[in-house]
Amino acid sequence: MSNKKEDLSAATVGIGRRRFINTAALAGLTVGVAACNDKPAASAAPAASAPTPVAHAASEVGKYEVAPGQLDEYYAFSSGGHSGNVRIYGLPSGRLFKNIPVFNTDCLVGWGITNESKKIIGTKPDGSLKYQTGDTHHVHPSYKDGTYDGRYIFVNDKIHGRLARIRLDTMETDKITELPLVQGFHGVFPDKRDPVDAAINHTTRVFCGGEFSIPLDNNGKNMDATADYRSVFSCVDAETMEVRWQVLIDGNCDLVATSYDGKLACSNQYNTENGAHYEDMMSAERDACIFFNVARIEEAVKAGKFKTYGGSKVPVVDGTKAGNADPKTALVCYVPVSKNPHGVNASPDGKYYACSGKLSPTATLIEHALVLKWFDGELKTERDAVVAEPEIGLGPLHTGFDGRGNAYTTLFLDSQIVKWNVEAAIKSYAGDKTAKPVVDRLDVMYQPGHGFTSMGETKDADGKYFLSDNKFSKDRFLPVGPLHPETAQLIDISGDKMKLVADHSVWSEPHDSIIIPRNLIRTRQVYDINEFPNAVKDAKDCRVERKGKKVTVYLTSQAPTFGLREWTVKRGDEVTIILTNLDKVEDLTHGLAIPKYDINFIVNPQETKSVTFIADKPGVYWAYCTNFCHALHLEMRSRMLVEA
Ligand code: CUK
Ligand code: CUA
Ligand code: CA
Repeated sequence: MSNKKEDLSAATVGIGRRRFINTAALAGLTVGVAACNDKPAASAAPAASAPTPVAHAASEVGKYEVAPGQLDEYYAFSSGGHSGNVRIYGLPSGRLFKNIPVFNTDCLVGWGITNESKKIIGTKPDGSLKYQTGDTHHVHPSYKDGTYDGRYIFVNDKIHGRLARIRLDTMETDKITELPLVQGFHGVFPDKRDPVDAAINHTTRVFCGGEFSIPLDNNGKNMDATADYRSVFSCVDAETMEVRWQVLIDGNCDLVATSYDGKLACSNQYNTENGAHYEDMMSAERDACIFFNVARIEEAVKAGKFKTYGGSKVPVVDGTKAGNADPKTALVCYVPVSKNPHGVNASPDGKYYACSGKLSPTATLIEHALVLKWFDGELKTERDAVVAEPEIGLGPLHTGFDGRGNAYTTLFLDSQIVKWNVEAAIKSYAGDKTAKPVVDRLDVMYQPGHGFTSMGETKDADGKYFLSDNKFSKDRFLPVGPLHPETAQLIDISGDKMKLVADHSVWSEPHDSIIIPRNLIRTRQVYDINEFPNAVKDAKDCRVERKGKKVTVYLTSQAPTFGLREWTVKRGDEVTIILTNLDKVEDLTHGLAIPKYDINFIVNPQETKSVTFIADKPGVYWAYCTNFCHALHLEMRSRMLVEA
């Protein structure tokens, strides 16, 4: 086998793509590169194609392995990007446990096939799914007292502007809300306590950043008036999942972060220019991080100071610069930050927000207390809320914190993680020449997007692990055709030096993830049959009921049989099958698949699901169990007889 040839071509392809990416992004870097004296100039060149050897003793590797029969220390919940789902895997092992279908369809679970899931996803008047696609980027759990309460996970759908909620007890999607006036819903973050009533010490609101500006009345008129396109920032009620209010802003929103006192939410803005083309979007020297004063916004809504747009009933308050000139009454504050920022993250001590430059080799550090001072009219300019702007390397994107005063930022162009000290960065910004913010660098393979620390978005950041979700894996895994897997690289950050300890392959394409210790998650193993109003509670209740052309089949499953050996319907009937799994044993899931009728879903112990379809094909159809449940699993079938 000609290894040499293969390696060469792989290297060429790899370098070509890296060079393309670097060249494209560097077009906007000119001044920034020269100013970055912290990094040798060579860093802008493509990295060598050979993987950087990882130096650690073989004995140490075992430390991060999870032996057979042992459990992982952490759960990782990861967005699936344009797969439209959320994944759960274990850390440090990287073992994949589950794909949670959210905005996508999934024939294992029957997501998008059962009536219950279709209702959550949303349907057109004819009963078909309104959307079949999704693009999940950011997963964030609900909070209590500044840390995760294990109730929910919220995740965005960038493509159709939807917010989904996943129940953590069953790890299934339970609600989806479509935001009005939004295309490109990118950043999402729950509040960490109620902004108005400090006694309500848990998540009550979820904040959503609209990335793409669109005409507010998007009706096909004035489509070329791009300067009039607008973005909105939305607040969704965490319990009802209804949209409470929106803020019309200048520029766009991107990622979202929230304060630990509940008072502020913020979003980095890379398109303060409100440009419609990329060169317009990178024409300003600085962009902004916009802060939302939640209590003031809600007072304005209460006082009726809002408008509505485009047929939506959601109140929209004015968050433009022109409408918020006086800090003392302003609803928003635009803090200037490095060019085209990507990502904003709150430090676990609640004091700072780090906004990465992307097209500037710097991160901008904003102090929470100073933003509040600006809202009190006690700060001269918005920029005075900035307390540091360390030069950290090329293409900084996302930052995680270790709870010991250090920040870890992914450098997309440099293919590195840079560790920098927050206090040193503040001192250096204040003029202390001896202060050296950057304390360590580690090569990752390759081009990291999101990076996050264990519990790093909570006050309980434990400083153990950093996971680097890299956009390219190139030569790290066995080739699987043109679409490569991506790499999630696990880094031990407990010491002074970062240590790369594992490469986990991941399926396209995780953006953000979070790492939660296993003790914070409590799942249920069996449903309560009474949760389902349509449950068929006894095998004896199985029957076929007809009302005109509408036929309902009441069915149960109990290993290794279905409650009916056969059922008969007529051609043209609208058939609804309601299936309850009567088994009470943990892990005893059954499935129901009907050939040629495109029906396939599972029912977990004591769960009920239903499907509706038109019996348009006469004949015999074996309805069978798909989920291996019993020695007689293959024999677990019934006949659907469709009379001509
Ligand atoms: S974005 Cu993808 S790497 Cu959607 Cu959080 Cu930064
Ligand atoms: Cu029931 Cu397999
Ligand atoms: Ca810009």
